[in-house]
Amino acid sequence: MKFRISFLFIPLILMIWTTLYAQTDLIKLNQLGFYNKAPKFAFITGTLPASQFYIVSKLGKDTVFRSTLGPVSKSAYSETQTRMVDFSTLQQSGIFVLVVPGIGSSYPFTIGKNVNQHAAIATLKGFYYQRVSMPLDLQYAGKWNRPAGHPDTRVLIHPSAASAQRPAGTVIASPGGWYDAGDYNKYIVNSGITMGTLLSAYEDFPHYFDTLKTNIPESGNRLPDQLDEVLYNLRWMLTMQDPNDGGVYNKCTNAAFDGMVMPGVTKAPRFVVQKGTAATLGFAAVAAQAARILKKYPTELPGLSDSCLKASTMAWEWALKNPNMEYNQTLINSKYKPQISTGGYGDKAFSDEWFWAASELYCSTGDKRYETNIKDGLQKRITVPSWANVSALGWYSLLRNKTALPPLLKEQIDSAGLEIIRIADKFIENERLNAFKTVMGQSARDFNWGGNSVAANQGILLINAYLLTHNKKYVDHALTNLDYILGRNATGYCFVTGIGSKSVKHPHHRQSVADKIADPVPGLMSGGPNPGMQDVKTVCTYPEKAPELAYIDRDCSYASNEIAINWNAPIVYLSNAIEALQSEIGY
Ligand code: 9MR
Ligand code: 9MR
Repeated sequence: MKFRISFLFIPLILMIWTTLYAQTDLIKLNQLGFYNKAPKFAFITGTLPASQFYIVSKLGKDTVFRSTLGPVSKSAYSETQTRMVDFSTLQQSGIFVLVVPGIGSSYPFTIGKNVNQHAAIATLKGFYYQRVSMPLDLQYAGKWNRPAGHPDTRVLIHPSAASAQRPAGTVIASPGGWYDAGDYNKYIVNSGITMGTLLSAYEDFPHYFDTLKTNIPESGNRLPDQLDEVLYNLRWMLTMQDPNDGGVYNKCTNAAFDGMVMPGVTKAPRFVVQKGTAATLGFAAVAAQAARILKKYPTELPGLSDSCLKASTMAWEWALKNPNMEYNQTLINSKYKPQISTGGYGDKAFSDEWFWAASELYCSTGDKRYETNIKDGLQKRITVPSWANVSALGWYSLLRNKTALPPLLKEQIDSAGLEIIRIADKFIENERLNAFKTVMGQSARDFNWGGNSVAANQGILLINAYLLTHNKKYVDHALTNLDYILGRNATGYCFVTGIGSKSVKHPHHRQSVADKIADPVPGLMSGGPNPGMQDVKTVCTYPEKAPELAYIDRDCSYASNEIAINWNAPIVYLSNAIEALQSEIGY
């Protein structure tokens, strides 16, 4: 009898236990955790009845905090309903779970110092895994070690890029750099925004990056690892300039995308294609910014700063002579063979590139000849940057270097700062309209191809507002978007591979698909929800189509689950900036 009773009780106890404590993905939160004195929010999705929540230490199961759930909030970007969990006043360090009776418990998370360090270091290291033309050795790459792919020492001048000195078929060397994304090509336009963002991260937080280690082959040298990584791509970019006229080729590419194979397995010929105004001006901006930053290493990098400035000036001059050279792949394919079907990055509007290049050259030289383009650019509206619109990078650099600049533009640059603060305040104001109380989701348009980079770039704008005002609230709100990327979003995914409890496992990333290793290459940020679903015509079927849910963790989905360097750069900036600022702002 006794036996029978306890036997009957086991399922009951188990049932109570699981409803109380079973891990559920209905609780959305930054899966890494929270700084001791920072705001702490999680969101419950669904319509289950619940009113209380508890924060319980993971080991002792002691309740350290309890309170009530917020009211139901209906999302504007899907049918999702949320209830806010606010435990900001809990400041105790440790590993905890959030328990909502009737719903379950969250993934474990940490409260403490450096909680986002894992994301900060991993996303920077992500660039190392994208390196072209060199082997990734076991001691740096762990189980993702691989032989070198694409040497790019014999690259052909495509007929679209032919010139008198370099006729079609001429062989040039263009080794190194990073693979752009899930594909194996290298695009100057996209390298431009990526490098501008990474160089700005260094320029804004030099002391922090000076000691940050990512375990890369150059870690033993005297440069910070972050700059070593940037240099790997910079040296490639320099090979993309035609030394005869200063023009820069749009990309170094296969004619068609490789299949889902490891880097370098296919031996298809590689080409550089037509020079373009967007590519050349983006190159000019990056080379000018690099020249300024690398100046402090004359012994370690002899002559490099000067060569970068020279390359930048030559590029600028080419652009003056070729102010409207659009990269139009369809047009090129109607004229030349072989046809090129890889990524286009076909920007048609160049005023933002003119402004960005002029700003970087001006910050590095103070030369008056760039002032007209800067004045023009400062009058235009600012938006967070994307590969096709880079003007914000110019604004950020002018503000950062303001005190070293000639006084002529001071007033305009000051009002540019006020404009950034105004946009930051608007972001914060709109946050309350969002069911997850993140800055991400200002409108449905934030969810697009690579929307997670929109979240990261909004965060960077807020960090810039902090750097201008030293008002901590801007970091608090930048943090909402880091939280978004790391799990506080409608999908419940942490969008960076290798991090958190429920992260992206099947990115559209050729190496991750082909390497026979279960875990994807780490530190790469997926593009995220994209209601455009441009890949649906292939084999991908999205379970949800609403803006904030149009995401699928399958490698067929290049429109919602690819990774790309111009998306990784802003998450590097955002996560490292917040780590760098944590003490200063009292987290
Ligand atoms: O793999 C390609 C990816 O890197 C690009 O972002 C995407 C859009 O240009 O294209 C992918 O390649 C697909 C191609 O466009 C259509 N056929 C299927 C290819 C691989 O899934
Ligand atoms: O990020 C790009 C996105 O804005 C475009 O809509 C899309 C289609 O042209 O292309 C994206 O860029 C891809 C590039 O063309 C090729 N490498 C992978 C990039 C990310 O998907």
